[in-house]
Amino acid sequence: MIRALKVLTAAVRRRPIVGAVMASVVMVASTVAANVMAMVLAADAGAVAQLEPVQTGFERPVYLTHAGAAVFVVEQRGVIRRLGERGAASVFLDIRDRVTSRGNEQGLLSAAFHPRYASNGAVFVNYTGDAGASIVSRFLKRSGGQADPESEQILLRVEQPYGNHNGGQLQFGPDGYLYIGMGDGGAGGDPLDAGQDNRSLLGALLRIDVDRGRPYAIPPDNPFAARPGAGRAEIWAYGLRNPWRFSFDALTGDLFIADVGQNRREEINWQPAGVEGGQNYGWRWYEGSRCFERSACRRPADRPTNLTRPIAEYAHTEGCSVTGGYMYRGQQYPSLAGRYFFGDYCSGTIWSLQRRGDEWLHRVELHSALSISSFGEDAKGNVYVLDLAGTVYRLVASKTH
Ligand SMILES: [Ca+2]
Repeated sequence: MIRALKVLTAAVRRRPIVGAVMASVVMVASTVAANVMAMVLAADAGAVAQLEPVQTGFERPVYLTHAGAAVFVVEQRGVIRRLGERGAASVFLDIRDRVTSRGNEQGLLSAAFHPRYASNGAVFVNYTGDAGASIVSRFLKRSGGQADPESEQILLRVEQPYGNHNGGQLQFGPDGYLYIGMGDGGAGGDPLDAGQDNRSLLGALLRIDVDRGRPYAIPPDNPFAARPGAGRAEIWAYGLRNPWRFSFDALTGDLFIADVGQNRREEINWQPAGVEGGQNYGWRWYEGSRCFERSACRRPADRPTNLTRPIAEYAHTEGCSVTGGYMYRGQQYPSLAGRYFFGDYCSGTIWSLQRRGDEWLHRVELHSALSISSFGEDAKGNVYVLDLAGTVYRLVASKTH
C-alpha cells in the first residue's frame, strides 16, 4: 500500500517542440506529525528494497560509477578506487596533491568515464582545487590500467565564493555530452542570486561537448548557445541551489536532478528525455514548491513565469539534505524495476518514486542509519548506496519479494 498522498496537478514544462504534456506532482512530505513518527518506525507496507553490504573500509566515499564491468568508488580526499580490490592495488587515481577537502562539501566529488573509455581511456573528474574553485578535468588511462595523475587537462575552472554548495556531479548524457552540476556558490539564501543569474555558471546544470573544441565545445542546441547576451553558453538548465547528485535513466534517458534545499524543503526534479534545455528550477524564488522568500511572493509581477516544479519533495521533518539516486533498470530484481531510488543524508531514509501515468507515486523503502553520501550504478543496472562512514551497499529486493 502506498500511503495517502497529496497529489497536485501541475504542468511539467516542455518546449513547444515536444508539446505541452501534463504531468503530476506528488508531494512526498507528510504534514501530519503522526505520519512522520510512523515513518521513522518502519518502511511503508509493500516496500521492496533492502541493503546488502558490498565492501567496507573506504575513506569518506562520495560516489560510485563504472566503466564497463569495472566499478569505481570516489573518495572525497582525492582517490578513486576499484571496487572489489583492497589497499594500494585498488588505487585507480590519486590526486590528493591538488584536491582541497577542508570543507564538508569540498573534495573530489565525482567521476565520469567517457562513453568510449575502452578505446580512448578518458575519465573526467570534478574536484575542489586551490582557493576552493570547482575544477573539471580529464585524465587518461595508462597502459597499466590506472589513470595517470600527470595527464590532467583542466576543462573548466569556476571560482567559488563560499566553501559550500559546490555541486560536484558529472554525468554523460545519452546525447554523449558531459553534464556538470554547479551549486549556487554557497553561504545561505543565494546572496549572489546565482540560481537566477545566467551570466554566472553557478546554480546551474552545464552541458559541454568534450569531443570537440579545446578544451571543449558548446553543443549548438544549448539554450544560450546562439543568444550569448541571455546567458552563458555552457548552461543547460538553471535555478538550482545545490544539485549534489543527478542521474540519467539508463533505459529512457530521462534526467533526475535532486536539489538540496535550505530551510524547509528537499526536492527531486525530472526532465524527460528529448526536451530542449533552458529549464528554470526555481531557486531562489522557490524552495521545493514553496516561496523561499515571502517578499518575493509579494511581488508576483517580478516572479519568473517559466518555472519547472519538482516532481517530489519532502520537508525537513523527514531529513535535511537530499541525495539523488538512480532509476533501477537492472534485471536481477524485477520488484525494483522502474523505481527511482533516492535518500536523505541526515535521516538515512531511502524512498522510491514510480511513474504511473501522469503521477509519481512515492514510497518509503527503508530507514537506514547511514549518512547517505551518494548512490551509484553499475553496468548491470545494480544500484549502490554509499555511507560516508566508509561502506558501500547494494540495493536488493527485500526477502518478501
Ligand atoms: Ca527548485
